[in-house]
Amino acid sequence: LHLLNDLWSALEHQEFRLVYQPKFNAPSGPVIGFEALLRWDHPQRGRLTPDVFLPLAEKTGLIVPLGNWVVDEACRQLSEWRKQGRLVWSIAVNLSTLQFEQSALVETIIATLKKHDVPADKLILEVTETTAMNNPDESVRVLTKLTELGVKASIDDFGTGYSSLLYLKRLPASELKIDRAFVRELSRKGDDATIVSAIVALAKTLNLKVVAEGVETEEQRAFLTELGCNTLQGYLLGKPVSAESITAEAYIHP
Ligand code: G
Ligand code: G
Ligand code: MN
Ligand code: NA
Repeated sequence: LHLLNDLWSALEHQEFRLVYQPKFNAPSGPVIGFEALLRWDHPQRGRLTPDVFLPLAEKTGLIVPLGNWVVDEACRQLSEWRKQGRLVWSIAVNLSTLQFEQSALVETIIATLKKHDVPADKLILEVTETTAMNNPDESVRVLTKLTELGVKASIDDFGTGYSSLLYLKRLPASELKIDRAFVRELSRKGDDATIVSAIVALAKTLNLKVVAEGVETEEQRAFLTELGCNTLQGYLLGKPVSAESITAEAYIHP
C-alpha cells in the first residue's frame, strides 16, 4: 500500500505528533502526569491513530527511529512544562517490542534525559505485559539498568498477556496498568470486579501501584477507587489532547 511509502518519509517531513492524556490520583486527585500517544497527520488521509500504522512501522523497523522520536519529543515537552513550574508531572511513553529490545535502548534513554535536562524519575516507560514476557530474562536485565538510573517502568495492558508470576516478581516495575477490557464492563457483580481485585492484591504483594485505564463513567471511577486502584485514566477524566491545549486548560497543581 501507499501508506508504507508514506511512512518512511513521514518522520523526515515531521508529520508525527504526540497527544497527551492525563493520569490522576484516585478518585479525583490532582493530575500526576500524562501518557504520550502517537498520531500521524497524514497530508492526504488526515490524522491517523497508531492501530493503522504501528503494525507497519513494527514490520519495517521504522518503529525504532520513530519510537526514539517519541521519547525525545515527550522529554522535550516535559522539560517545557517543567520550565512553566509543573515540576511534579511525569511523562509516560509506550515502547513497542522491537524498540524495547533494541540494543541501544538504555544509552538512548540516558542521552535523551540528559539532552532535555529531565530527571530520570519523571520518565515512565510503558511496556506491555506481552512485550515484557517476550524475553523475560532480557526484560529483567534492561529494566533493572533503567530503574537503577531512576527511570520508572509500567506494565501496560496487564491481564491480556501470559505473565509468569516468577518473572513479574523479578521485574523492577513501579506500576501495573489494568487493561481497559476489564474496566469496560466493570460492574459490582461481574467477573471483572473479581479480576480487578485480584490484580490489585497481586500488585500490593509485589509493591506496585495500580493504574486503571479506560475509565469512562462515574460508577467505574468510584468502584475502581474502592477496589484499591491508585491512579485513574480515561475519557471521563481527560481525553488525549495536544500539548498546546494542556497549557491553555492549565491543570493547575503545585
Ligand atoms: O492512542 P490510541 O488509543 O489510539 O493508541 C492505540 C494503541 O497504540 C495503544 O495500544 C497504545 O499503547 C499504542 N501507542 C500509542 N502511542 C504509541 C507510541 O508512541 N509507541 C508505541 N509503541 N505504541 C503507542
Ligand atoms: O494500550 P494503551 O493503554 O497504551 O492504550 C491507550 C489508548 O487507549 C489510547 O489510544 C487512548 O486513546 C485510549 N483510551 C484512553 N482512555 C480511554 C477511554 O476512556 N476509553 C477508550 N475507549 N479508550 C481510551
Ligand atoms: Mn499505554
Ligand atoms: Na493499555
